[in-house]
Amino acid sequence: MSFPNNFLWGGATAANQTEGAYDVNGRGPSNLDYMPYGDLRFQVGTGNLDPKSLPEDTFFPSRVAIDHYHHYKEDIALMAQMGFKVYRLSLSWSRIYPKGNESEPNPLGLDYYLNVFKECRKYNIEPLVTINHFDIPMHLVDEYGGWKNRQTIDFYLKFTETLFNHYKDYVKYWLTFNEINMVLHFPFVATGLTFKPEDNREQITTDVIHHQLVASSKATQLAKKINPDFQIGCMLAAGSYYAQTPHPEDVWKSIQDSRESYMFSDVQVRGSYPNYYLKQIEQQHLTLPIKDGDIEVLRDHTVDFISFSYYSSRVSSAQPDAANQTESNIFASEINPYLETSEWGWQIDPLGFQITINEIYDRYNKPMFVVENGLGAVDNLTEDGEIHDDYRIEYHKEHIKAMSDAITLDGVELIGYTSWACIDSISNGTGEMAKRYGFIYVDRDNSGKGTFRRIPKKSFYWYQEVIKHNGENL
Ligand code: BGP
Repeated sequence: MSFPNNFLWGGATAANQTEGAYDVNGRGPSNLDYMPYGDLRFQVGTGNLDPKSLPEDTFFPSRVAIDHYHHYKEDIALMAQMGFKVYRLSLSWSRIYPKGNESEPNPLGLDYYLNVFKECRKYNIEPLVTINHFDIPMHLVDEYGGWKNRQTIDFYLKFTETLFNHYKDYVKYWLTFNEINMVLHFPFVATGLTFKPEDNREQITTDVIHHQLVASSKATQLAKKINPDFQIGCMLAAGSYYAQTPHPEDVWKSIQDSRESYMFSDVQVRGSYPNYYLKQIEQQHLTLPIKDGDIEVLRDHTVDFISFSYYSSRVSSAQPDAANQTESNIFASEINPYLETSEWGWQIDPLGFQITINEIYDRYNKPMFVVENGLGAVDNLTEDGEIHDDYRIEYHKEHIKAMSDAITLDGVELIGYTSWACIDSISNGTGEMAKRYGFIYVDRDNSGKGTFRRIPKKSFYWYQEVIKHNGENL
């Protein structure tokens, strides 16, 4: 027996990648409604492009997505059919506070998620809520500068307080921010951060990071006040770094690259900025925007568990070679010649998953929740209406085996596993529909055509069996 009896098997989604209905029932615009589809995506927020100058149809994928907003009952029924114990979803901030700074929430937004949670509970599915999965009301970005501005901590806390009070009988597990370290790699998407050409980007990024870390700790404090049984987690885009060679400089670079991500969880789990980060800030002539009480808040309100996404390991080199590089989940890596890659060049490394799980557990000794792991691929619908996604089955099988080994051979504590994304949705990195992760196919293509029909893939029935046997039948 490897997986505990109460292991939370399930799947994950995010509001802006699934819901659509971007202007329905009072929802306000968010940063992600201004993410264009295609190559322009990486230009937004850099100071070179004002997304509002682009034509409306550039934004259709995430504004319409898979219309989960109107299909949530059908989608949750399918998740229940797979045997899900948990459904990880995020709540659109601008659905509840359309501008972000209102004194009262939008009741229609609140009702929507209440209905979603009731639907989950109907099937005994535990909701796992990402409070903030990359989105921020556009009004807060335009009028306040978003997370650059310390005031955004208060807007976020008002939003979280509303959620904690309103949903306390339905939700126990909360994640304060999705992939909090993504701000370093994809700033506009991850936080709504925009730069002007003359900006000191490093200082602004340092401010944003501090504001989010303080917001996360304050939300944890608030959560425990409202319901001491709430379980609060941090969420990291994880993946171990290997040194490209045994050259000490490569090894040192791999440690430095790891620290770039672990800095965030070091604060959220251990309660203070690590020395290596403080020294780095000093050497770069940056300042941490610490205000009275921040140190205590970070120290006193650490998280209960650690959640993370894992898609790939990464390779570090002291002499990076652009011609020998690839990208996985926006993180650059040297190419690892021992690994296969996905159609998007993401390196596939199940043993790296076991390594990553161990690395995190060795570092923190806390319960862990794998909240994203999956394979983005082009799926073909056959004439008889089926999707034979054996490659996806293979990917999940090997990664679930790695988790099983980490539990049985290494003794790590894992609470659950939510595959990304359990239903096809819009890719975060590319804005495409064609990059599919789901066990459930959605009839919708890159040009916005399709019926939104849901079709279980072969992997749907495979995952159903995995859950039924609690991962013992791999
Ligand atoms: C993570 C995000 C998800 C999801 C996933 C897959 O960074 O938390 O929102 O999108 O990556 O990435 P992509 O959609 O780029 O394939």
